[in-house]
Amino acid sequence: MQDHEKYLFDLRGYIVVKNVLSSSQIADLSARLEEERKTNPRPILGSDRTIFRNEDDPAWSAPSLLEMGGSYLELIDLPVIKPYLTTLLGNHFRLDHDYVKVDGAMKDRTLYLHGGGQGAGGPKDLVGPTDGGQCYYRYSNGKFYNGLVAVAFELDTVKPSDGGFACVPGSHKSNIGLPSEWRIAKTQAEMPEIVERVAVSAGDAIIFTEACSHGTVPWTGEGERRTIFYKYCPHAIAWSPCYYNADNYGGLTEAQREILLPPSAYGPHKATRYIWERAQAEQSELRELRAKKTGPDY
Ligand SMILES: O=C(O)CCC(=O)C(=O)O
Repeated sequence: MQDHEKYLFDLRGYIVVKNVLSSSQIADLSARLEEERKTNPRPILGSDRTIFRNEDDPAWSAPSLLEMGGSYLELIDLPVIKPYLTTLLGNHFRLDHDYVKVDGAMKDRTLYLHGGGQGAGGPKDLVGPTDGGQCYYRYSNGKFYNGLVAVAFELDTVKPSDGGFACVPGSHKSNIGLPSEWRIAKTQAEMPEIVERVAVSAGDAIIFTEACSHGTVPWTGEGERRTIFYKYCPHAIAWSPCYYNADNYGGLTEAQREILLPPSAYGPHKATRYIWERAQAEQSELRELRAKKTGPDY
């Protein structure tokens, strides 16, 4: 991460990194997504990992974009993005959740600014119904500290008037929560002036701290905006109650498996790995038993 990017991230709470996806990666991500959309037309795919697909799914099996394979697996630790994550989160960060959102497929979408300010969160904020504070941002002793960092990979070019990502730059450092009258706007015309729209080209990534008040501008563009969100946090933190099970996705590298580990202050320590490998083994045993089990009890 270059010095001017560190400056801008600290100042505004987000940066745009140009051309992080190659044209073949954009094509692969799009093709896999469009294939999925043929049978699953929801405007949000993947999940924040708080829901199961089926009620009897085993734990750690919430829907994820990683199931689409190919470039979706590469995005876990894309070489051009990884240095930003280590700078903003430390060496041991984890992928917490992922989803893709299609603006244009969602009708009458309202801008709902969420996050923002030291101590944001709480039951009335989208960022999680606990006591708040999980959206922290701090810079001290030459280091960044972030509770959650989002990487938004853009598959389509978005002009500012179309819609797309917007935020209140600098709000990640505010000591006062966003005034409630600025939180919601049903149309672009209703949006308060302090909200900045961020234009992108296909292949760019917006990296933002969830501590910055942000949201989606009501869409007026002609086509669609398909954005893939991968959200990372320091190893000791979890936002989602459902962790990844790396065994569910084929062909991962060791480094990627580490990024999918469940949370603990130990990070990818051998004790953590041992406990987790046991949990994974127990889960596959459970699956086998369930597969064998027949009859009225099941
Ligand atoms: O549409 C966007 O880029 C904003 C997404 C958002 O609000 C979020 O990821 O929490």
